[in-house]
Amino acid sequence: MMNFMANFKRNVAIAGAVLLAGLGLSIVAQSCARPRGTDIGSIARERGLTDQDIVAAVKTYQPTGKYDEYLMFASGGHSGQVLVIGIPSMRLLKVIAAFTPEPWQGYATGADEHKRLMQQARMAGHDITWGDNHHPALSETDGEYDGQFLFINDKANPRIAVIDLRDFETKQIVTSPIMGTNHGGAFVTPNTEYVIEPSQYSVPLWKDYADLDSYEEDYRGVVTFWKFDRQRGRIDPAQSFAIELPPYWHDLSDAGKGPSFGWAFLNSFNTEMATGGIEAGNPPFEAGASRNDMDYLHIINWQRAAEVAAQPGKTRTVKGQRVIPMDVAIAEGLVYLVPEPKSPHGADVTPDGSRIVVSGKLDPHVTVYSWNKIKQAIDQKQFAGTDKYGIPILDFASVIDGQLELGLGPLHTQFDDKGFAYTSLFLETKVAKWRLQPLELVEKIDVHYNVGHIAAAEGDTRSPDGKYLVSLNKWSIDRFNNVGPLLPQNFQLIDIGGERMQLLYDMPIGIGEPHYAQIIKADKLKPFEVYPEIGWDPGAMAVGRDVAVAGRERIERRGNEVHVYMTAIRSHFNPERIKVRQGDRVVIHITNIERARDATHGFGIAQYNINLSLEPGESQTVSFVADKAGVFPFYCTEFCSALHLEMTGYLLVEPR
Ligand code: CUK
Ligand code: CUA
Repeated sequence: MMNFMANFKRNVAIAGAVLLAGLGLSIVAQSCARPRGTDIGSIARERGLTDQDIVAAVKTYQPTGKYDEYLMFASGGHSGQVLVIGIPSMRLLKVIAAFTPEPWQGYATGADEHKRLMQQARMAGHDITWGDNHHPALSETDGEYDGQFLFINDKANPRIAVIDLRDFETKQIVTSPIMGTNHGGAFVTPNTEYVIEPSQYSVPLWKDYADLDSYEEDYRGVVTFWKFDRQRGRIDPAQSFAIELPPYWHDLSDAGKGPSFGWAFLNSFNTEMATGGIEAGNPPFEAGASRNDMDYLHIINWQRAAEVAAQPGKTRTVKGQRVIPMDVAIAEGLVYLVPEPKSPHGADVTPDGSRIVVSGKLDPHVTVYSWNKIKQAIDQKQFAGTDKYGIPILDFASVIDGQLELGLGPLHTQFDDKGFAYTSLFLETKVAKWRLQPLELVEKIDVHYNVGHIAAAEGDTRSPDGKYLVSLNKWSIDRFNNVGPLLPQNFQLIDIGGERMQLLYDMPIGIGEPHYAQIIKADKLKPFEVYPEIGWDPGAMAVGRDVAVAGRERIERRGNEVHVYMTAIRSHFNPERIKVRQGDRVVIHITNIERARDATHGFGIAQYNINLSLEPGESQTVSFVADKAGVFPFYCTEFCSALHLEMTGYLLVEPR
């Protein structure tokens, strides 16, 4: 005990000295008669901090005005949003609205641009006001994050959102007309040629409805390759295609790179093709879908598939989506299977593209496949057989590099710059660090609790940075103050730069259940500080055509339409009085004519369910029918200036 205290004091003193030296301060030798809590040692003692804690604090603390080295884009789970978090400080910098309305950004809370977006995002005739985001994917150039775009999937309603990282706003939502749900995407190919979206729970493909009795005949999996038009910053559905797959449930995917460029790898489970029915005495899905010891890793030649999809007669169009039927895919050599154990979840391609790491939730090993061996087997047509649908199956033993026992419930794998891999162990609630060559377990660290994904700095690129790993934990249990039975998730920052992993920081996430995240070097991002020109339409990413201009503010009546050309600047709107007749259609074109950074104005109209956010230079149009007579104040919803409260006006709707 004495020893521990002595050690503790010494280490605290060292850490304190390091901290002060780092800050450029000198330590003046002093007696111990300092006031309470002014030196690091006594503060640490008072707060019960260990020397490890102090080191962690020093590694993560960012003084005001200091920027983080990395930004993490984390899926927001069922918030339908994307979280932007600074690393190593773990400060939340932004919540990007993607699939759900978000009033602060004025996202889908009034502007016509977002009404169009939400219209595109409808499915099955429904407005969809939630999303279940799992996998964000940063755009890549030559296998490196380029900081231009971010894609995110909605598992629940099979959709992909496109976010432009010039302004961190969602520009497009594409819906998949042929999937029930998706899951394994979004992942991009190394030059963002395609955004990959595999389905998860299979549904009938060639017909609208089929009973579960005909599951094996009528239900199908699909993988969609969404063509990305980088110039336009949009997915081009007309240039996109899908491949018909067996009705297995497809899971995580990753794109090949380097030697495996042009190929994609998709996990699957429920190759048993169980259809559930616990209520009828059938095995429940959880048993029926995990009977087999092996499922199938799908190996897909997307580069060749794109050529095939462009040939006449090779595709069928279903609900507007071009699909390569399974028989064509087999005949053209687009799809192969290889067994993978057991209830697989993660599939991750190594940075050099030479290996694919797969983990099965019910197998304590990771399995490392060799791309060389896979390619050789495909080229030499060495198959162990075919599945029920005629897809060639490669021989498991002859295409793996090896297997390594890591622990219970391995899920997802990330890589660093030193040849190490990191795999989350859900059941063991640890992260395992292991060596790829030779296969060897190096170390495990406890996380709290039940880790799903992990994300490493630049982890999905050709050249990961190492340094940091974030463990995205599903349960937090006792880590934070009790806030009732619905608990936050817990992001834990881990230092992987040293010999041993060190847990640095806990960040509770009280919004949705994040799944995956990607971490990009902050200096790769070049977002606008203000919109480039006044009158900027963020939808078109150009100056808008019919926008309000300073000096030409006005109200124009065109029949029963009233067009308002309004500007916003500290601290007034112009015009301030809008008088219309009940039943008129009101179209307000509003431009924030500020050039100062952070001089954002809001525009909220009472009781009309409208709020816009207008960043400097931005122009938006909001149109609505003034169906309710009365007097409705509108005001700026951002505290922009000392006279912000005066930045207001009246919408007067005369009764008919
Ligand atoms: S999944 Cu959530 S922990 Cu959707 Cu990538 Cu594995
Ligand atoms: Cu503008 Cu407050």
